[in-house]
Amino acid sequence: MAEPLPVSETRTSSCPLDCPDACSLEARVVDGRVVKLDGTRLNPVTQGYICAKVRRMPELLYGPDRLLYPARRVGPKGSGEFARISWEEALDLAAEKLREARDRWGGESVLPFCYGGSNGLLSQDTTDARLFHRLGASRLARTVCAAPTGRAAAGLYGKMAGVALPDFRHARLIVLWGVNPSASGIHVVPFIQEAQRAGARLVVIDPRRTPLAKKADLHLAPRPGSDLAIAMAAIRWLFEEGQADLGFLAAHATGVEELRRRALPWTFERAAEASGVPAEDLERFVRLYADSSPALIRAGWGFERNRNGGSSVAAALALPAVAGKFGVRGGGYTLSNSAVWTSSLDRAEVDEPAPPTRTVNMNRLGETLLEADPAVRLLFVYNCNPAATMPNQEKVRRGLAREDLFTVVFEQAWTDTARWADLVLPATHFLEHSELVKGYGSYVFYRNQPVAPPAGEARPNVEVFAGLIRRLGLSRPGDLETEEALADALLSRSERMRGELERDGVAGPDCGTAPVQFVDAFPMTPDRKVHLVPEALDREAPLGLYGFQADPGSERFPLALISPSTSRTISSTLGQLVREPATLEVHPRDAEARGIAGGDVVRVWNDLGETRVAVRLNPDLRPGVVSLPKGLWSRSTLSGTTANALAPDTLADLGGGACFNDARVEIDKIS
Ligand SMILES: Nc1nc2c(c(=O)[nH]1)N[C@H]1C(S)=C(S)[C@@H](COP(=O)(O)OP(=O)(O)OC[C@H]3O[C@@H](n4cnc5c(=O)[nH]c(N)nc54)[C@H](O)[C@@H]3O)O[C@H]1N2
Ligand SMILES: Nc1nc2c(c(=O)[nH]1)N[C@H]1C(S)=C(S)[C@@H](COP(=O)(O)OP(=O)(O)OC[C@H]3O[C@@H](n4cnc5c(=O)[nH]c(N)nc54)[C@H](O)[C@@H]3O)O[C@H]1N2
Ligand SMILES: [Mo]
Repeated sequence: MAEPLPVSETRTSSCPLDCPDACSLEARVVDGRVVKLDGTRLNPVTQGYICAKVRRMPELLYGPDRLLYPARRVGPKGSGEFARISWEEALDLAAEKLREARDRWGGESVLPFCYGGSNGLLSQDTTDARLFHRLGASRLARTVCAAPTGRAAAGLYGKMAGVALPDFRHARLIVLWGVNPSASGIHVVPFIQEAQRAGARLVVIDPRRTPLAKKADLHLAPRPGSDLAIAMAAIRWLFEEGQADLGFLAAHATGVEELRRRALPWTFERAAEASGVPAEDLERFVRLYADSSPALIRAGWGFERNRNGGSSVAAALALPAVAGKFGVRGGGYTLSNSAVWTSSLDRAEVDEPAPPTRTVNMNRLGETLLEADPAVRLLFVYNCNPAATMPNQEKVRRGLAREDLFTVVFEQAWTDTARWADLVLPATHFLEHSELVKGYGSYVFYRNQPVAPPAGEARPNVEVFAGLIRRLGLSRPGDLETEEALADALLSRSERMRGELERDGVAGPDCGTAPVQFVDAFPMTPDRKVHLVPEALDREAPLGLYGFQADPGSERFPLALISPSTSRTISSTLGQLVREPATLEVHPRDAEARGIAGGDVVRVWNDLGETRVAVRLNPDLRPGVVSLPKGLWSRSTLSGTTANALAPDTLADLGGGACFNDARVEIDKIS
């Protein structure tokens, strides 16, 4: 008899991973398994193609690292020895441990730990938040990314909607500041190229000569953490040379005189000394900026990850106001647009007030696990891989190794963190559950349905946390417990968005999908003005807003280690598919000074830890800067440690942000 023909279908979805583009997707599903993933044109930014890494999703879904069943630790902590158990046993155990922690040591002894593994609206801050709130757990400040940028954008503009990515084609000058879209959000690249073909100039500010820096009219390569100097020198020049748009500022801004005063000491010479960028290039940059319209600044996240990060981003964002670059299509700035959805999405039926328990800064996970009082007794990790992604990795690992800590890891994969767990719970992948997905670069919003059944016994976050609430007797009447009910509640107040989703399969924000700043989108500050020196930010920053903190390098550790995103992973997601060992990129001059050649294995070290990797010589780096990819798993290096073993858990000037790029190191040849 002939074999039955395989059932083959095409289903639509969208990508909720932490990337600005939020691609619209099409999945080919054969006999209940995703065999192929590609882009569609539903999102005008996607334009029918997706990145090479997400194309590899089927390998992630059904590969050897997929977590398929609940399991309990049977070997020593961190040994990775586990025994399969049933969901019933797993949920009973998790509930018992949560109850025990709350009753014996108080709710704050429970620490939920999550970040942006999925940017979907259902897998975070729904039933999970309800569980931890009702337990009176410690709260988590989600600061590992975008916290300084978010504080700066909120302080100056109340998070105004930014220039849409397709509108980049209208700009006459594009400034890419601390962002590498060729890796971290590829769909804007064709719009930048289109603008260049039409005569636009391109400026890239980045310590590395990135692919787009090679195509730029001007590349400024600052020492990591010194962008504040560049922006302040530009602001000073605009005011001093009569190029500031005083009319715009009088009508739309506060703090103008104070900003001008703070910029005054920043001559090109002083800024050149602080940033390592020649004074002539600084002047060329600001003249180009002043003379071009529409002029657009695309601010990324690369320049927030240091001690001056918040002030640097704030100063860069002040530029379009000072120079009067708003009000035209393709002029202004683009940052994260995640806040544009809050006006139309109603969270009232999903949220409930958090209890006034202590807040833990996630960048201090190691210290918290080792030193907090009351001690953390139960760590519940989901949507996050802290053993790989948080700073001060050695400290994080020492914390995870504590015998008196019970760690639950709810994951899709056997990550570095899952190996430290006492209990692992298998999570569904976004192609296996329902989700609400919002773009933070492109202006799109989707409602995903699962395209394939879960691999193994994986379950969605919403269901697992709802189940734990019930087991702990914490349910309340009216609790929404399913993805569908939560999605309906979130969309309940926006008839427009519901209608667009039904009709088009995609919805836009209230400001429209191509807002012109100061025409269609205004600051969401109470007075709708730009606040150039907001008081709250000024109080928060250790040296006041726009105060410059010196480079943390020393004679012992002179090299700045940066760890930017690469096209291979999204943070550490997909890290299991990186098969070749990682390499440390070193400028030939720095290598030569240390007797190091390409291919040599080195020890990269400082007082926090060390990593062992081979060297790749790269003349595109600024001398004095070395680079190791973000998001590596321990298996990618010879020492089992990554860039985060060298990254300090010091905090940025605003938002309690991470300072990955303040890592200062030395390198020695081993072999
Ligand atoms: N492929 C891929 N895409 C991603 C991600 C990923 O890991 N992989 N991550 C996603 C996430 S979570 C985020 S937050 C974004 C991040 O994406 P981006 O905003 O592009 O940020 P990074 O990759 O951290 O750094 C961007 C650039 O900043 C430079 N840089 C480092 N320090 C400094 C500095 O002090 N000043 C200046 N001017 N530049 C500096 C780096 O050399 C790098 O080229 O991308 C998202 N998209
Ligand atoms: N050295 C260095 N380190 C960095 C950075 C850097 O620049 N340098 N950048 C930082 C940045 S920008 C960020 S955003 C952070 C991100 O760091 P993390 O928040 O740790 O994000 P990911 O590494 O992507 O890990 C997310 C995990 O969530 C899981 N996951 C995804 N969806 C679900 C789900 O629906 N349910 C459950 N239960 N699990 C799910 C995935 O399998 C994945 O293992 O990393 C930071 N780390
Ligand atoms: Mo991030």
